[in-house]
Amino acid sequence: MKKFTDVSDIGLLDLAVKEALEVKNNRFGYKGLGRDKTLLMIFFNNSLRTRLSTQKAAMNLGMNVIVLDVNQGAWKLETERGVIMDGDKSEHLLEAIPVMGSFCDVIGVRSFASLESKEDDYNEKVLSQFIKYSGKPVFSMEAATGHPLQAFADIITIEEHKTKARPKVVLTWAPHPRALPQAVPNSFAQWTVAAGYDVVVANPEGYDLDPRFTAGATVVHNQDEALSDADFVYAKNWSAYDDPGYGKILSRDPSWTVTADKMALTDDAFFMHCLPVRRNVIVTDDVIEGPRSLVIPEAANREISAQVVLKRILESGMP
Ligand code: AN0
Ligand code: CP
Repeated sequence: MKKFTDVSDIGLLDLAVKEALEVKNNRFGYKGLGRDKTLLMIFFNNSLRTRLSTQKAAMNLGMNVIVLDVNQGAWKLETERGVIMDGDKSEHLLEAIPVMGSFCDVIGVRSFASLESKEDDYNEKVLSQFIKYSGKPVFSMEAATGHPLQAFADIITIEEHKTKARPKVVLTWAPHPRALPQAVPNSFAQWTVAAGYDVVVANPEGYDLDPRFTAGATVVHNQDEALSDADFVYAKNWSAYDDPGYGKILSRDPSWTVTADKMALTDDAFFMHCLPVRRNVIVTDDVIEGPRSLVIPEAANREISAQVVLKRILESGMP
């Protein structure tokens, strides 16, 4: 595997899940693979889980790890070519990326959507430059349009808990005070369809996701209807995708918060969220603390999804 940014990079999902479960039972069985190899993790945005789980996965494989928070101590980076750099940005991405590449063997990048230019975001303007100019295998630690390490961990978690061959999986929008990217729901919809589940996406009017990511899922605008007979409920906020509202908050409707009453409409569904989550905005305390909540094992599986991805990159040999 030379890059990991999309579901298509992982190949057959059932094989990837099998490998994940094997790795989970034998985390330290591949310690020789990463010997004298260095992972560089570049964060343009905050993180708790991705930072810890990916670093842990790399250590399980015997790798060295360097973490750079671009906004804390590095030079401010210009991303536009052709700009006269007489403002506050001291360095251009076009130099910074190959320099970063020279100090490592694998690069992980976290770079959220700007939510200002849909074209730049959906062309993955930052991530694609890392792929083009670093000379090293690059993987997404959540970029503008996707969060594949999260979706892979979500699939592993569903596979561990499902009791039907084809569970009904509902991705529901929920309110949030700040505008958030579409990356997590895009990847979740795409990966769960690829896994062969019965996928329903529920969101208010105006919040439909890019149909390239929801292809194969049923999109509805009535949350109660979607929740009926659900086996898994995955809550997430996202900002609008459709123009003219791209990146905007169109609704804060509290009737979309996932409550115990909402969960009672399901077939005793499990509750999932990628975290971080705002309690009593996205989901109530009783649901997230309840016996059907998977948020903690789901987060723990981030170590496993990251380890499979790094393992495959290391196994494929590097430039
Ligand atoms: C981010 C998002 O919604 O994409 C990261 C989630 C993993 N969430 C926040 O910024 C709160
Ligand atoms: N789920 C997730 O990616 O969390 P962090 O933003 O804390 O890394």
